Amino acid sequence: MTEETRSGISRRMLLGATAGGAALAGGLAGRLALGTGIGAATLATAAQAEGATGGFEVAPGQLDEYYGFWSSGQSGEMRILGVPSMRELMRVPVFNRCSATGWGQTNESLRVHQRAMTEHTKKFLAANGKKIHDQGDLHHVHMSFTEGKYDGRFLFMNDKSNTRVARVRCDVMKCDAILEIPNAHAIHGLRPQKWPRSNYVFCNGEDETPLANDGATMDDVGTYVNIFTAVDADKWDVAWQVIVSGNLDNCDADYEGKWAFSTSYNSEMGMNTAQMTASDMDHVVVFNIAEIEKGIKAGDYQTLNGVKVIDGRKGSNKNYTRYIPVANNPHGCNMAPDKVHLCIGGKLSPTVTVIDVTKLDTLFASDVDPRSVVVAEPELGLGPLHNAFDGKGNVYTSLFLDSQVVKWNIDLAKRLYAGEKVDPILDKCDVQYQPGHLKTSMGETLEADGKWLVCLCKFSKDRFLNVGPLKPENDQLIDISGDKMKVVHDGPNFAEPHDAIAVHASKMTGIKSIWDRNDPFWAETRKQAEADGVDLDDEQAFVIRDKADPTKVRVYMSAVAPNYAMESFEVNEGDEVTMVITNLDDIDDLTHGFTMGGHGVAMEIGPQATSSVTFVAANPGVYWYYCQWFCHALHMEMRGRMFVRPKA
Ligand code: RUQ
Ligand code: CUA
Ligand code: CA
Repeated sequence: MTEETRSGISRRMLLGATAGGAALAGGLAGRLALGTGIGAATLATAAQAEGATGGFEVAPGQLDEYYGFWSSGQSGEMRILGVPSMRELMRVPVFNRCSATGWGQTNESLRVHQRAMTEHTKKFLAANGKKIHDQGDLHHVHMSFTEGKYDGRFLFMNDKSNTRVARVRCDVMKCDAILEIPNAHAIHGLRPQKWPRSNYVFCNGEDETPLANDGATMDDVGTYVNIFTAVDADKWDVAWQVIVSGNLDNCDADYEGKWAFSTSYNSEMGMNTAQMTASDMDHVVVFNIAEIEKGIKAGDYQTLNGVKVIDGRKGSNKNYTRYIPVANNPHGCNMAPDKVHLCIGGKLSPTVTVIDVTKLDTLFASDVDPRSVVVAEPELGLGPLHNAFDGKGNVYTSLFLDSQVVKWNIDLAKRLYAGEKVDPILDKCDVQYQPGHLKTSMGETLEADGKWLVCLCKFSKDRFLNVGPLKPENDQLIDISGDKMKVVHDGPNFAEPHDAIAVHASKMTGIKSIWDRNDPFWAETRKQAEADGVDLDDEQAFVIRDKADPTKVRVYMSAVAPNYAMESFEVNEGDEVTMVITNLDDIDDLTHGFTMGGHGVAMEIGPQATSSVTFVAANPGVYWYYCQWFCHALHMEMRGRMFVRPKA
């Protein structure tokens, strides 16, 4: 990446040129340029890094080899880290409210939120005086696939707390679609289809409720169900749903586009811990995608809240689903890049159950014992949760209770299961502490490269300076390129990354530095501007009063560093004011902001972007607005006044 931009002007050149006159400004510009002068940075390959620093560090000015896309758990955002440096590069707000970017407040982000809300949620929000749920619990981030490989188009993620899924566009790294899923409750496991491409995103409903959740009963648990959802990844709408027996925890899909799999820890349909752990066995549900599509086509469904729902419970049509018994309360569900082996973390059982997915056709075609698809079940240690792969036939399993990662070999585990006296365990590595998910570089794709493992630990205890009762998590980087695993880095992280993926930088060639003026993100805003006779691509300084409702005012203002096109404007007390700001700078890394003092209003406006925000000017007086994104030596001076005239 170089400093040059589309227009051939760098931010450093701009700072030097436009600040030219003032000595003060020149000095500031010099210092400012420090942060952007990395024009000669090169991609740090593992080998380069090794030569320079002994294995894992990425030197200043060097770029990481992988993009790490991290969930943030209860923080509700997606994060981008560099791997192997573990430097945090960006936070992408999704379900949360972001003070910096205005996400959850700008009209563009509200439209993303409001596009697919259920009537239920609309009623709730109205009753609580809110526009959106600005809180989320984001566990799983996964990239879209084409033929088993990351294709750099989208990232998909779940919100367990409000039963939503979201999509982030990789070209601009902004959330462009949120979908609340009807009928289901608490979307937990989420995975895109891997083959032929991610036409579907599969979503697990974790919490059980009555199918028609209308308040008729709490105690009649027999009416409770759980729902598996296939989301159309292009339209970002529900394609179909399946009612299942038991609940759903984590899920994955195969590499042939035939199956989806979900673990269930509550086959008992228990309502408390004792009941949920009562059985010896729970199960993995296998969804037969083609048969379900056939069933939908044939009309074998009921319509619930506008969605086609198929019955895939035990004892119903056996073409749609099969239930494979596994030890009680399984958790992780990970498809190996060898296209054959599905690995299920035992959690309460010290085992990982390995299912051979090539045997599933026989299982669906006949009434063989569903356990006949199990080809290995090695005992690995206490609390096996999730599995990661190196593409060489080995699995890395997190052991929550042992605070270890165990490396084991699928082939050896199969031979052991077949009766041979072999030990499938190749290595164990202490981590600090209580690991949950763990991720290998490219490990969830056909291009698993076996270089790095990131282990996301739930506790950090003594690993960092004490910062109070709430401690950071500890994401540990492990070198897996040799026979033995080696922890090489501790990465403190805030509440509470569940999951992550590491995507090679070569997959991310579509990332833009400057927005397209015609981006669909503000298409609605553009339509309104056109109706108002405003050209958003030209300099704008307009205050337009709505003809139909004269209490509504739209203020169109362009921004070119270091000025807004208007140094002041006037509205009336009680007006509903919509600020539409367009950044006409065409320069890499030249983001402006807009903050209206005293109004709780602030937003980001990227180069060539349009952003808008609406508020009511409730109090007469003078209010300064300012650019809160450091953009220029005269950035402090980039401000102006709104005058709110008192009611006559
Ligand atoms: S699963 S508790 Cu990713 Cu281990 Cu959410
Ligand atoms: Cu524009 Cu700071
Ligand atoms: Ca159970």
